[in-house]
Amino acid sequence: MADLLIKNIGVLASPKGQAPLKGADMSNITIAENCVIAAEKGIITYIGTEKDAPKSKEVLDAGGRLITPGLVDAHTHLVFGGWRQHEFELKLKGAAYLDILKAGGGILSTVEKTRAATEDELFNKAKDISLKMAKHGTTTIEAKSGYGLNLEDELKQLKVVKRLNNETDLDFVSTFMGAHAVPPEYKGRSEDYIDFICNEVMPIAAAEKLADFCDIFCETGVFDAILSEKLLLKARELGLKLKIHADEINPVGGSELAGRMKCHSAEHLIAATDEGIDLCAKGGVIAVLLPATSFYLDKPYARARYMMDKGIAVAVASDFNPGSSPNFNMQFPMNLACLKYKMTPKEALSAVTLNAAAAIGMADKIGSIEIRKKADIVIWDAPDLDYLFYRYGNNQALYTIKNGGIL
Ligand code: IZC
Ligand code: ZN
Repeated sequence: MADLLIKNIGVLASPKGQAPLKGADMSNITIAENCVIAAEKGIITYIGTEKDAPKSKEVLDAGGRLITPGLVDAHTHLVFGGWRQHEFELKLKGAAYLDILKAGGGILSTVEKTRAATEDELFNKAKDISLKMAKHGTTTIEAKSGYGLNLEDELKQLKVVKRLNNETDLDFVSTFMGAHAVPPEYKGRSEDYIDFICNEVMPIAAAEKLADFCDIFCETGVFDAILSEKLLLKARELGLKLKIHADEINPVGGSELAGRMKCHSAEHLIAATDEGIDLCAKGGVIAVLLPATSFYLDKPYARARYMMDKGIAVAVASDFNPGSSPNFNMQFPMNLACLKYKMTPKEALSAVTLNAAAAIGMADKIGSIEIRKKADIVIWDAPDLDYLFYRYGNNQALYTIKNGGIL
């Protein structure tokens, strides 16, 4: 007896497998028509015709609509205090993202607010936001620390992510990003700060199993490629998987480093060089691209098609954060992936499902609608995949199903 049967599915669109789809393979999307899906104990147990389907306690009628795997948001800075609306006019008048940071604002203004917030306050805010993300089709969320920048407040953020994972229906993957900016206490001493993170913060985060990944902001005026390598080597030694914010604004060697170190993923890559992209391809690095950030910072768009031609597996995520991407609705970066990266709807679907799951080390459990994977499914108010990606600006998620339960 199944727990949930979704019947009257017009179109099921999903990638397949447990490995990221590279380049041209990203368009390998299975399209099935007029099928039903059954789930038991949160896992998909049946995909097929209605007449052969198991009996189920609950039946949901998809009304002939499109279903896809639940969206995987593989890059967010979800846990933070305050917002940054007070910097909006500055930005509109032309202040650059890195100049605002240099003047003590940007990330550092969020650090102040995050340090001042209690764990419960951060938890309640992030929980509220993540439930709204779910209403927009997101079922799994990667969340980074990086607004504490000291031992206590970095651990506070990571504990919030752990609690979100334990206390909500959604899945969360935690990334330690103590090297997100140089805090005021270490102003002008980025090397000392990296030593502090390597010796006094990251070992505790790793020992307490508060993070799966480590990430660093490799950027002009933040951390250079040499310090990034030092930190990532230490992270690897501590058993963390490696991510890197690489070439978001300037090409400072981040993508080259990601490729050489065979990082699990490289994020942004807006300004990545041909050589950096080649090295990422050789190193099997997943590119996590964040088009909503290009939009919001009014920057160029990453060369997704070029990366795909080089055989890279590309994922697309929201980059939800209070500064450069204050939007958690994945449908917006999905539209941009088509309109700006020129991905087809099939490629873009792979980018926000299976490839995004692979980018956070979860492709064996989520990212596709297949027997034995989690029943993480979105029923869209759309008749087919093209329609989902061609419409924009309104929430098209009708039902979000996580572990076989309707959220
Ligand atoms: O709070 O500005 N790029 N980190 C690197 C961010 C954007 C988040 C922020
Ligand atoms: Zn980021």
